[in-house]
Amino acid sequence: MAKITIVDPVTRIEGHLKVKLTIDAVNGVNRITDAECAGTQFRGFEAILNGRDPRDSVYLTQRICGICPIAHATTSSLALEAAAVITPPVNALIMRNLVMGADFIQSHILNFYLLNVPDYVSVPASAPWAPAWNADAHAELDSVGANIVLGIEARKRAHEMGAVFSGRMPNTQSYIAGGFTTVPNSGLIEKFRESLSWLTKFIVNTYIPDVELVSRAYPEYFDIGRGHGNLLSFGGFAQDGGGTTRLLNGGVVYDSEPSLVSAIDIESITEDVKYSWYQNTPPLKPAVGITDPLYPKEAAYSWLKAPRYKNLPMEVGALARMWINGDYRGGVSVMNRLMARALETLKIAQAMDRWLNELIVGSPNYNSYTNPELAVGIGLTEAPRGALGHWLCIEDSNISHYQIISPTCWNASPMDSEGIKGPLEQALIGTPIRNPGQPLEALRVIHSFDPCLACAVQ
Ligand code: NFE
Repeated sequence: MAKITIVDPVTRIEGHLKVKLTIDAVNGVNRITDAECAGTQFRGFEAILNGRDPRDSVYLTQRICGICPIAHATTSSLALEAAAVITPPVNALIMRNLVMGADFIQSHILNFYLLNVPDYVSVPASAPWAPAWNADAHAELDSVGANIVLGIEARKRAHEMGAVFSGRMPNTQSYIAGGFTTVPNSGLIEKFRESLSWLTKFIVNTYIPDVELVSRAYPEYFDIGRGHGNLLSFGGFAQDGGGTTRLLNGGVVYDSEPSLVSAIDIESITEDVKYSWYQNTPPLKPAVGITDPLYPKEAAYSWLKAPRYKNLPMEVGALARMWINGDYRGGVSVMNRLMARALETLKIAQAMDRWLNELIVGSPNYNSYTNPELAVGIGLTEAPRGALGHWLCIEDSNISHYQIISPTCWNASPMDSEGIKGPLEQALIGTPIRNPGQPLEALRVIHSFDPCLACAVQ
């Protein structure tokens, strides 16, 4: 007899997520047979931006989220620069990459030590750990649990490192259409390098080995939480003004041919709202997207829209990036997501060391930006959780249209008009559950995606 379990709110994520799980016996094993993911809070940022000076978007969109404000600042700056047809000097791009890199490092470390590790290790029987669901914790992972405190220290150092150039983390004034406001000098560069060196040692000596320990203790999670297997990345960390050279290349991989990476066609992105609390429209491209709330609405169950690429759901994030760039192709599952994220953290830290050497003290870091009277611009990059896009229209020198598709909107999207589930919903289906009243295994699947519902609803 099928049992429905609702987890609301899902904790150890960012933002507000509810999951409804149908659990039933399949060949004598309790498994999730259906899953619905619901974003339970409406934000309204796209509406707030309408009518404002376009330059405000760099600062207002950072307030969408305290974990990835740098990604929103970058994407918004890129959209403004595309609209004004300018590019920033290379020095500014490097400084943006260094601050974004710091944000990736803090976010990935946060995801593993604070959001995922408590799903696998014994935690103290006291607040804030208790009360907790009863985990099948493995004693050999006690050292990983003990490293949670070191993970907090590492995350703090990553934030401090970013603030060397950005002034503060999170939420910075240093990003500006046309460039970057901080002027680098040798003192700041060395201060940044000192933290980067400490963090690189932490990633190599602690973070990656800890992920390997967890993956060896729970090998079954290389087969759990697969999803659709379609992967998408816009690419990120531009190393030249035109964005043709990037540390992370973009692309699309279809489950049907996982070794083939296709170029992205941005015009093939649409958002479906059949099961979302918005006025019904056909699937719309974000350049003409509409965010018109309608609650309640028959059959709808989420504030997230359902982004699709060529009508298909796409998983985004570190695993998609590492797969598309040929750096990690171990599979698509819970453990593969954790592994790819840790290995990507090292890849980015090593690139940051090179970028520090490429900063030229005294070289310009701003090219003049003026609001165009009438223009459109698209900003596309990678946030820690995956592909992030801002679509902007300017009329009479003010914002007339702003649409955002964030990584978690792709991953935690609801079903679309074709009845196809979002990637996280699909990944939950099939997961074995020992105790339907405490579906800890479902939490492991959810946490492997690192969802941020604050970013996912605009
Ligand atoms: Ni709120 Fe974000 C990242 C963005 S996720 S954390 O990473 O954009 O949807």
